[in-house]
Amino acid sequence: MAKYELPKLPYAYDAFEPFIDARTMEIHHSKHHATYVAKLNEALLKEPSVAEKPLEELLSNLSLVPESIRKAIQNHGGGHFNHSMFWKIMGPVGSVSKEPSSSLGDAIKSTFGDFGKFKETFSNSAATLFGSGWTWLIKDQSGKLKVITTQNQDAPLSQGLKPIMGLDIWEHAYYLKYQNRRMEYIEAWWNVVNWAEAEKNFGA
Ligand code: MN3
Repeated sequence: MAKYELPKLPYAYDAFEPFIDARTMEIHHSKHHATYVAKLNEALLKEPSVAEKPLEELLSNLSLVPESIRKAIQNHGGGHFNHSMFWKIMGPVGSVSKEPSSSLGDAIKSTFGDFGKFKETFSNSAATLFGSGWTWLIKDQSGKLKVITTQNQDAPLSQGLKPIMGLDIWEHAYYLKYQNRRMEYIEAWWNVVNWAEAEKNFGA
């Protein structure tokens, strides 16, 4: 039973050049993400009792996942979930708007002051995250926007938070091109954020 599959990307590996290089995209998707999918499936094989439940439900209720596979679901289920979202909230160079409009744009302005301040908060959060993890724009249970970080492949869902968009800060996401220059990767990434998709996540 191979339940989960590596999602096909809706663009070519070189779609984000020069901001994110094609080789990094290829390895990130076809190797790193593929491994999360394989290990998620491997874990679920051991516990058929939860294998039919949606991944979002498992990540939202990790304490209900049998202990024998809980860590695997947190790491590899989280990895699959986070990356599936990451690919969607980016769009090919030239196809995406510079900043969000409509309700997400308004919510960002009222929460952070203006888009520039939001960007600065998010970028600083990503730049200072120690070790491997993600920076996220999330919506909490009261509907309020916040910038948070998670370690490893922990998904915001596991804290009851709804991810709107997020940035992968693992070195595998940028090291080939940027090495230790993480801030350059972060700055470059803003050019490919697909705000239309983030808007969908905000409304959902
Ligand atoms: Mn990654």
